[in-house]
Amino acid sequence: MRTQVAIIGAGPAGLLLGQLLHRQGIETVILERRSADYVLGRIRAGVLERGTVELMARAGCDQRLRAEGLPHSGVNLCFGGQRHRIDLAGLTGGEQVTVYGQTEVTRDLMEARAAAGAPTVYEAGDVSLHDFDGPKPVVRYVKDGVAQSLHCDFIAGCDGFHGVSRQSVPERALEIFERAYPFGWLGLLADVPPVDDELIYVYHEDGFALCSMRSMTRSRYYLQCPADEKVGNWSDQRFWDALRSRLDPEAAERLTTGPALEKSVAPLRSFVAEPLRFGSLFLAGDAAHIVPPTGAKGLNLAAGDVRYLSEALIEFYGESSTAGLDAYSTKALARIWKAERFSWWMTSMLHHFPEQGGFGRKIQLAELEYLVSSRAASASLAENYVGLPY
Ligand code: FAS
Ligand code: PHB
Repeated sequence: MRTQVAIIGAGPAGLLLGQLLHRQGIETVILERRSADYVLGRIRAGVLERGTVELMARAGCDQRLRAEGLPHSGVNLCFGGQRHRIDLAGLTGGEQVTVYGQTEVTRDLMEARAAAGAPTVYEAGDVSLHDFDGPKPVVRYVKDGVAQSLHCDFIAGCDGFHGVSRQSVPERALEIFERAYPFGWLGLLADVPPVDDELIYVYHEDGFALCSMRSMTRSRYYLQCPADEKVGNWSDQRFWDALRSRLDPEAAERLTTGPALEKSVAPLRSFVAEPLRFGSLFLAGDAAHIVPPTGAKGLNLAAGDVRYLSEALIEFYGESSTAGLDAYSTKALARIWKAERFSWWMTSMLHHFPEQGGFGRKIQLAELEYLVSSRAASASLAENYVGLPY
């Protein structure tokens, strides 16, 4: 089998790249380890930057997003029992974010790819990457017990943090930067109306909480929990009681509870692998970097990588130029590190760090007080939250 670009992974990064290239007549094959249903069953991100919405439009996949996505022009910080609104639009000349679940982004991209007849091999086993240090890379995999070889010009490693792509790179060729946090997020999804029209990020001595949503009838909530927490330790009631205790009185009063559709624990880490290119192999999305979800950057960063990589590949096939491909790693990493900084800063400010002591908590409260009382500080949060310009 032969194609122009072999894409490993049918998450948002792989599917978006495939769609953007397909629309320019560039052949791709996506190899995905799991089934389509399994991929759609993962509950993850919920907030899209304008740049990500624009990329979905470029991919011809923004119809449902425009119809069902919820534009948000503000976000709330809650601490000391008081809520403070950050006027995202007012502080950024009208920029907004759109609340639209990653599951829906993935579904829209999957449906577009199927409608275009572009090949995706689901449940592709034992994927391995070969000869990507030269111009004739090969991807090998097993499908229905039969070994296959996919010859291509380029490999896009979009297979996430635990994928095979980054792990195929010789260790001496990679530099890893990472920080693990001493806590995780316990997430709950429920068909109940959100506690507020906008998101609420909560700093509380018992731990961080986040009130988000997927629609005006489906809510997504998170609680800071120990990194090794077991979901089984949390009944729905225990979750709702803990969330209510961390909210300001008005929100606590208004909170609507109901049975969990999904509950899961996600570890938090900051991680970047450099560089992002190895001959004809390019890393994009979680395969290259991880951010703690506090800044709502994970999915948006993946989209940013795909924007740069798709433009570079389109330039190569259209103009026989390698300028974009040669610049990809440096260009993408410049944006990645700014999002890593913002995500680390939001996480450091809003979470309870057991070992930080009284001084650390005072600094966090001073940071929050400064943030909500200084236009300059609020504007800095706002321009990062809506997404820095490409
Ligand atoms: P993904 O991990 O989404 O997709 C990679 C794909 O590659 C998967 O489908 C996987 O099955 C496949 N794959 C892996 N190994 C393979 C192999 N060997 N062969 C073939 N296929 C292989 N971001 C936010 O902004 N907000 C959040 O609230 C948030 N919550 C998250 C919660 C969890 C539990 C996790 C893990 C991440 C969360 N993220 C969040 C980040 C997340 O949204 C990612 O940024 C986003 O999924 C990145 O997309 P991809 O790079 O496509 O990686
Ligand atoms: C979500 O809705 O899942 C969500 C929103 C904002 C975040 C993290 C997660 O920062």
